[in-house]
Amino acid sequence: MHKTGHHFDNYFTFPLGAFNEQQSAMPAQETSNVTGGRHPLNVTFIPIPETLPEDGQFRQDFPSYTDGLVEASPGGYITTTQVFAENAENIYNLKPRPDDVFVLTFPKSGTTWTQDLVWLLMNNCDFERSKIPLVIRSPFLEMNYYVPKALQEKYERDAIVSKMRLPAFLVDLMYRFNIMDVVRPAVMKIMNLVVGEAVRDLNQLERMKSPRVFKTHLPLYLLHPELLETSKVVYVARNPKDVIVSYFHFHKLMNQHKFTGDLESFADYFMKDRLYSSPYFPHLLDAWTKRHHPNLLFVFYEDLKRDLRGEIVKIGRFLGKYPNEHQLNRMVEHLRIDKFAKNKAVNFEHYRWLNFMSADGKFIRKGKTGDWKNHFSPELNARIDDWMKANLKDTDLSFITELEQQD
Ligand code: PPS
Repeated sequence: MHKTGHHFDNYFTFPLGAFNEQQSAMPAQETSNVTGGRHPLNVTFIPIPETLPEDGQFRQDFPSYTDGLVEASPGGYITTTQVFAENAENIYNLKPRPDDVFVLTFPKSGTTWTQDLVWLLMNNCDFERSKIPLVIRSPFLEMNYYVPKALQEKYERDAIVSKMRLPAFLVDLMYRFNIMDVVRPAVMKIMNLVVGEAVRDLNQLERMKSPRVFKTHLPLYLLHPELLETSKVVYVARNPKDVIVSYFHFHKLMNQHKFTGDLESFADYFMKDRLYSSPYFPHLLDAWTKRHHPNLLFVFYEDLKRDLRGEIVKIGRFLGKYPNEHQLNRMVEHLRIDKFAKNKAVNFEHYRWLNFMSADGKFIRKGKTGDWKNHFSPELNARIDDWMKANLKDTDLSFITELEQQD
């Protein structure tokens, strides 16, 4: 385990009030207080049978998925828990504002990178405030609603035992006699002081000050039906080969996913749409068909790698933000992979403290285009090529999977 004490100390000093009007902790199931004009979400979430048996292959490969996976019908969106299903309609009804920006991606497509870029543009390149953890400056919309309840409890218990130095038997007794339910709001308050309300429910998101910059992995059809008419969406896509490799490492790194298999079998899960946030292609293609909408900007990770400066200018223009030369130079320097990976406001190292992340590996790993070449066998590569071809045959979307020049 890495020593993260010094990171943790820093989290106490951030001015959280700048981002939230109110600092109260809410239980995960709290409903949104959207009133009137509510939109029904005609989507059902159905447990996927093969993900349920405890002794089945799936649960061996994903031991953390104690509730299996659920699949949205229609649309096929896959999520890890019923907690999301219970809250999907409230999330769908989160009222977008004209000055909101949504950084929308399939996971591992350059979300964090673009999120910080967009936040800087929206906040007059305030590099001083950008030292505040990104999760506080820019919330992950569905974060509160996708960790299975049992796992949430496990994290909570482990953190209390190891970080608050309470004896394990005492904490277990607190759970046994439901005392945790009583003390949880206080515990959450303390945890939030540490991580700075990284996990916010819909009420808290609704109370956030403008302009809000959201991160979300939800496909467009699960977001507010007036989103595109109201807010700006920066959609970031990355070629699926690098996404598979990055997602594989991420599933090994994060205790909430804890994938135990090899890359080959992970790629199969990916191509069969049996991973959290799958399916990949419909997610991208839905946004691709809307790429000419004035409020949606479709960006490629590979273009950010090729020409970061040019892409910052392009995204800025889309958002009505025009950084000067000096600001642009600083942004490019700030967002380049080497510096970005060391930036503790964005590199998620504090997740280790919360036992979210295993001791090995890093959230910001390599940040290159073409790393798949170091991972795929020729056979696996050929299968992925076939899968890509089949999914791209009726579209003009295409990907760059290698770059001659990159940072
Ligand atoms: S997540 O969990 O979905 O939000 O992850 P996401 O941020 O979308 O993707 C993580 C990958 O993006 C890479 N990354 C970067 N690449 C280039 N430059 C910068 N500044 C940068 N920041 C993050 C990160 O390294 C992950 O990709 P891999 O291939 O795993 O390195």
